[in-house]
Amino acid sequence: MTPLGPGGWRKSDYARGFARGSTEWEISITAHKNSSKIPIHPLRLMKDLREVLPQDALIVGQSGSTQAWFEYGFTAVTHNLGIGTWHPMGAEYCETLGAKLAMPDRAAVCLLGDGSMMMALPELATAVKYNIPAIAIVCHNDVFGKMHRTQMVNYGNRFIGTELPIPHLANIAREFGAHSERIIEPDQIMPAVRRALNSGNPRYWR
Ligand SMILES: Cc1ncc(C[n+]2csc(CCOP(=O)(O)OP(=O)(O)O)c2C)c(N)n1
Ligand SMILES: [Mg+2]
Repeated sequence: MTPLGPGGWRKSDYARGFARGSTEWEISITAHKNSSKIPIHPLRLMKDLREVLPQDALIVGQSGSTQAWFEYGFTAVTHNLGIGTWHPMGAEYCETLGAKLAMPDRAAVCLLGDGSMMMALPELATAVKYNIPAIAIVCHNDVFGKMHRTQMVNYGNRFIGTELPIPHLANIAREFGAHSERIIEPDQIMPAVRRALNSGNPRYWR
């Protein structure tokens, strides 16, 4: 084998193939990032969030397909919280409240699925009672998306335990006393996030 020398790995076939694949991937997702379709494409959500959130926002992720889209489509510029695939559902929103208390000068944003939020609903009372202005962005798809897809691909659409009767979460948040907005159209994303960032109130929306 010929030594590649310092930094020489960049010229290796592997590195070149990786760079090519990365460029092709970026091109393939561009249309989704600019999509104006309803329901909102997760990559459009990630693009708009990148634009509207402060660079140093603390973003807490989850373990489902929402997290996967975040990892594909959100360009991180600072350290984000969350451990990805093995994250215990229901912990994300609680972690976000803790992050906001620890670093009150930074925006704390929880990006999670509806199944995960259902496991943490009582903590909306905590946020309201102690006035913790963390933001939760809930992707409402009425399924445990990650497992639902596995059942679709590997078990021929034989779904067991992945279809969820999720209620109107924004209304529920309002009942707790939190401000909330239901986002249906992509163009609603950025104005709603700006309002949430400026409100100083615990926010919660789908
Ligand atoms: C307490 C707990 N139970 C089960 C899992 C396994 N699990 C990981 S993601 C997921 C589904 C997540 O659904 P949702 O929050 O709606 O996100 P989506 O995949 O739809 O984006 C499940 C059941 C887990 N991580 N934690
Ligand atoms: Mg879901």
